[in-house]
Amino acid sequence: MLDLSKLVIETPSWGYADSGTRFGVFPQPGRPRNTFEKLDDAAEVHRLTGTAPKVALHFPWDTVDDYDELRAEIESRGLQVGAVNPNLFQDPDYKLGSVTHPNPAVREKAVAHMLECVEIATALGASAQSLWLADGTNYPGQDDLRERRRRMIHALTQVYAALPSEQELLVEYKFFEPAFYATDLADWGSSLLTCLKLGERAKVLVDLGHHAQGTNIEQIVALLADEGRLGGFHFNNRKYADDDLIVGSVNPFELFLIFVELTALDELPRLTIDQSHNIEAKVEAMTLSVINLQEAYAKALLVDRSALSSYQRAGDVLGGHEVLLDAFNTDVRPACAEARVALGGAENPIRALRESGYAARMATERESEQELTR
Ligand code: AFD
Ligand code: MN
Ligand code: MN
Repeated sequence: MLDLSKLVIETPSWGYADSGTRFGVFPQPGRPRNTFEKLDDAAEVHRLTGTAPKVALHFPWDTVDDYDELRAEIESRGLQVGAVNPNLFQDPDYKLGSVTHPNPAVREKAVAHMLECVEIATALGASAQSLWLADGTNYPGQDDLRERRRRMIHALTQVYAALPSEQELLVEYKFFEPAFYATDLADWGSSLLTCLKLGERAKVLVDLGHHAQGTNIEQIVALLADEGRLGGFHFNNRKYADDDLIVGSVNPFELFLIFVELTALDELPRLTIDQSHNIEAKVEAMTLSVINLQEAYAKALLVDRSALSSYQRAGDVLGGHEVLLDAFNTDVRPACAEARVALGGAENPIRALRESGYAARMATERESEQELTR
């Protein structure tokens, strides 16, 4: 019987809150008004799917007065804390960059925020800082590209030195932001080189939406895994840019091929969803995301590895290819349903969610206009 218990998925607290495009936010009825209500939504996704027991947090969006209370609230819902995500991209001071900024006072502000997040992670029992920099320049000549890299490495070295031994530093990269001429952490190479400068607990975080069109992501995954520097994922999908759509909704074969690489490893890396569902119902979209990850993982486990390696050794091109197609084209929905039930989840999570009336109940209970601190 398929065993999904090793598939430990983190859903993002920020994925439950209202979101939108850079032109506006589309408020949804029943959206969480605070971090504790985000935890309720995360717990509902785990109740339905059986494999989403962790919740990644983002600060200051998830700031509370008492982190011991927050840890207790997380655990009382049958959840555990996932990675802690600092925010170095919304403060106006970061207009010209955070740790790459030409003004040392801004760099120091960014380091102080990351050190605060290290403290929060320690209080919550989190094992990773997951860092994304929206740092870049908009014009040639705006800043010295090498000096920016040196500033970043100097700042991150200070943070890395403060990391307790049980925490990793995950360094995420992203191809571009709108208006950018140059992104300071633009690709897996710039992230890996940064990690190599910091130390062995610094690893690369692969966000599926952060690559140029046509990039072979599963090959990047294989290379980073081979180097012991694959820190984990931010799962989503996209058609064109960093769309944060439901993982597996646009390119399920790519997701399957990523899991073909992952299931060849001794253990799965951190598996975090990073999606903001702007027009679709959030808890349902997050549930479907977890189901898509379960199915990609289940299909990857079906790959006949001995047949695959013998075709590969023999140079039988289509023989090897067809081994993967056989697994990918297998309907794993019944096996996943059975495996979810074995973990206490629902046979059909989407149907169970719709029949539970959870969304309508939240829309009633959370109808106050109290704005969410985000
Ligand atoms: C945005 C960024 C990046 C980051 C996430 C959470 O593109 O993916 O990981 O926000 O901070 O999606
Ligand atoms: Mn991300
Ligand atoms: Mn992103």
